[in-house]
Amino acid sequence: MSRFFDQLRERIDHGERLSDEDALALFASRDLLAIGELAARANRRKNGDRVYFNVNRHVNYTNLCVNRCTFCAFCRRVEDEGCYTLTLNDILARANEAVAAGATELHMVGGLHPDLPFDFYLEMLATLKADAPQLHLKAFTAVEIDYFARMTGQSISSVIEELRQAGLDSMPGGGAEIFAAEVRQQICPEKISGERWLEVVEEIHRCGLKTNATMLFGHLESDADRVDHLSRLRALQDATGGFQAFIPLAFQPDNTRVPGAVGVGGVDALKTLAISRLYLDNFEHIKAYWVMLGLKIAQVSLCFGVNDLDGTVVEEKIGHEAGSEAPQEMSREELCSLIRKAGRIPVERDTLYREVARGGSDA
Ligand code: V47
Repeated sequence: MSRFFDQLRERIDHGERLSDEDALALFASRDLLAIGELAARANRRKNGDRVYFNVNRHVNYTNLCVNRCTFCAFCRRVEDEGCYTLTLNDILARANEAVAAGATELHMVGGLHPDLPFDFYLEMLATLKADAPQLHLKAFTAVEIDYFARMTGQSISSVIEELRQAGLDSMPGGGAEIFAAEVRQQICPEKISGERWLEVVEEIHRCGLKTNATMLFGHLESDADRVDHLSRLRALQDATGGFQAFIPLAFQPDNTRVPGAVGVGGVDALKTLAISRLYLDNFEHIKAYWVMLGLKIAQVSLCFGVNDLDGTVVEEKIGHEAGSEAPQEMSREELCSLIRKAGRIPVERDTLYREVARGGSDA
């Protein structure tokens, strides 16, 4: 192993943080296995052999969106074929199916609908909470929260307070894309800026809600843009401690309008996950979202610093409309088997990473 990796390993063992230059050097390195070994070591220290997953269900309540992000194959305008908005009854039916399947979490995000009022979202949460109190409601992103605040003229904190009272429990990490302004301008010109995403998430954390964080990679961004993204997330996590997991999302290019994008190869995906594990020393969990990575890369990533495989998902539109070849759904048993065959211990968690005990279960 080269001197660079020996020195880095020693520095990490002494609790030193990776600098931006270290992360850039790792992205430039072709020694994938050396990077993976360091990341696996860092993860083992935090999580041992345990790999988390949950039993959840995704619900995308609408694909109507006022924004036109070039990376997105999911969103539609009212005049477009295939646009939809679920009714409260549709959403409740999905929640009831989730309960019957033993889910602990509903993951709900959608487009920025041109005219659904804020009350629709409050009613959706309140109805779900009353009907299925056992489900943790993980919904919306900083992008939607900013939209609701502008729509109602309220502050971020009062929007959060109302959503919370209606039943919101935590939030996923979407909408972060890539913070670097020049690339962001090309892939999502109408979306809130990277700075605003970070500001809104800081406020959400200060209100006491946990969120995740994502990074969309493999489109137009450079290695330096990725490191910049990680650096801003690490700084915010130092300030609030409100992030649970980091999820690098591998870009799916079909039906999108990003010029020249061909998708993410396995080496790049594994390298990005491993470097994320090493750089984000203040994040407990690095999640491989199998929908965007494919099952095989997601499994191999467990040897590259990853300790969470997300959930059963059940109905996925955002990645599949953009060409994901992963299945729509994974059963609890399939996730356990994937983890076990990687030589690791499957642990079912709830959204807040508490272990879920199931009588007679195999995990
Ligand atoms: O914000 C959109 C991304 C995100 C594409 O927090 C795409 O637990 C790849 O955030 N190719 C939504 N990605 C999904 C998301 C998520 C998923 C799973 C778990 C969690 C969590 C969060 O999907 C969007 C955007 O960044 N996305 N289009 C695409 N073509």
